[in-house]
Amino acid sequence: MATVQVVQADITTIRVDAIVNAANTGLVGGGGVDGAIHRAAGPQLDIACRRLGGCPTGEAKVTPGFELPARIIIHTPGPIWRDGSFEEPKLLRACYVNSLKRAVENHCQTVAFPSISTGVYGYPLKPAAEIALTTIRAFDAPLDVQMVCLDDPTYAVYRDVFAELTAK
Ligand code: AR6
Repeated sequence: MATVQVVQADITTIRVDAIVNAANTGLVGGGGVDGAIHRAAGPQLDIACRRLGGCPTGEAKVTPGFELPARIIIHTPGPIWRDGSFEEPKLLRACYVNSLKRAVENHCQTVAFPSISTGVYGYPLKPAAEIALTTIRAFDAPLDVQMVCLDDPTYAVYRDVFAELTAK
């Protein structure tokens, strides 16, 4: 099984085999963690992303990490939250599962995720944290995963959910 820990940091500084990007379906870069990753990886990332020709919501595609400490970047567009009845939970779970599959295929042992969909895409934090942490913990591969939270409210919710899950 994969192990997971919750940390508070800027994901662009983490030295792991793979970091995950909360991307958009065009893979054209944007704000939030996507913008931070593009700035830190350098302009070659934009060229590599454009060659991939987009990515459907819930799926995941890989580029090199370029100037990042991470070897590869796994790009996954999360669902845009509407009211929860548009398959948002299923699609968010698919982001984590497909990203972890790409990590295994690319011989990664260490992976760092941001909190997918809970920024601009508006997914409520607590249910998103429950999906993130339960999906990673149930994934059957020898991966060490970090959930990397930037802001205080996100970190607090992930820590609480992690404590609830590990107390069970
Ligand atoms: N390190 C770790 N987490 C971060 C960082 C960072 N450097 N910067 C932001 N976050 P968001 P989404 C957190 O909006 O909701 C983009 O424009 C942030 O605090 O980045 O999936 C894409 O191109 C929040 O907790 O992603 C898409 O169009 C989390 O990352 C769209 O936003 C996710 O927030 C995707 O929206």
